[in-house]
Amino acid sequence: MSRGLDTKPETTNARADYYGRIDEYNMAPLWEVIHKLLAREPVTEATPYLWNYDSVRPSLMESADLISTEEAERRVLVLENPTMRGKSCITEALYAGLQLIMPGEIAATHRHSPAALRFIVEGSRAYTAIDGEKAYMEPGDLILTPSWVWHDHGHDGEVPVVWLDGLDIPMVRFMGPVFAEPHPEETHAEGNPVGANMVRYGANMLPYGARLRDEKNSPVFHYPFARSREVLSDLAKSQDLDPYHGVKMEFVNPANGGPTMPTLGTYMQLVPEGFATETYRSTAAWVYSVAEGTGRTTIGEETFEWGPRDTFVVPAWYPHSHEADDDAFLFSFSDKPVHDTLGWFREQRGNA
Ligand code: GTQ
Repeated sequence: MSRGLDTKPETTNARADYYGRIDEYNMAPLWEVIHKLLAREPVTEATPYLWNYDSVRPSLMESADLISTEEAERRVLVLENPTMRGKSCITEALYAGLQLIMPGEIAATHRHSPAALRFIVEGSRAYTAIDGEKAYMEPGDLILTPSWVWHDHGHDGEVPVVWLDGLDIPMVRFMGPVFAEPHPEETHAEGNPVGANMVRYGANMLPYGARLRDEKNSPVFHYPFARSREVLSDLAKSQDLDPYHGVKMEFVNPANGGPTMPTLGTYMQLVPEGFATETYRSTAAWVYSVAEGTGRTTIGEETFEWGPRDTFVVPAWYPHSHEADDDAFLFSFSDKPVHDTLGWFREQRGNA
């Protein structure tokens, strides 16, 4: 079938002349671009890519000698998609960065309309405080900072702490409503005790009669790896593996079973030792961080070897499959919730 959408009309001299004349009025012919605007399948500017942690770690550590958290606001190296350099994004809709905080440092309290998640890559005993409630970090933990909540980071431990930041900045910028503000105090006054969010909302119970502050975002903001790891390990023993994902679980908002935040879905996946998944693709893009294990992921035509702490990106609609050498725990985040909410989500299992 090569009717309509696939074929661009010939640019005759008369047409070219006409395009020149309407150009003055800031108008252009749809028929020259409609085949691109309405391509048959998703087209992305982004390229599959992997950041090898051992390769980038020295540069990340060097940043601590060059700039303080105070001066930087947030000491982050943005992971820029190689074919989208200068746009501070890892895909059209997603932002990712590696943030470093050294023992004793703080990163001042602020809030912004873009939502953020942190996936802990290395180190121990740094924290994110949400409205003054601290969540202490261990590798593999997930911490959320939903839209417009006050948050600051600090470090009560002994070794550098690095986490992967995932934000929806590109999509919020695209739609327009970016707001940000510093808190009047560098450090937010102490809030609820450590762990309160998990105790109140994360044990399959909700406080009787209480109204949640916010229904769009999970009231739980700390998802420790100790728990997600155990869940996935148990499931891998007790259930058949999904041929396309191994065992893949979504972190949820316990108040409604929905995604952790309306723009960012968060997932933990176990690809057991020796297992290879079948090819899968979706309209959503995926940013992966390897919590444990080694293996490889083929994305489109390319195969990326990974190990603990590596980050890689699967852009929209790229076929991909994973293979693990030992039990691999893969964290990922995605813009899937937006596709779901707006009715755009599609996926394809296998090469059908
Ligand atoms: O930690 O609040 O990577 O505000 C980018 C913007 C992290 C943060 C980023 C931010 C933060």
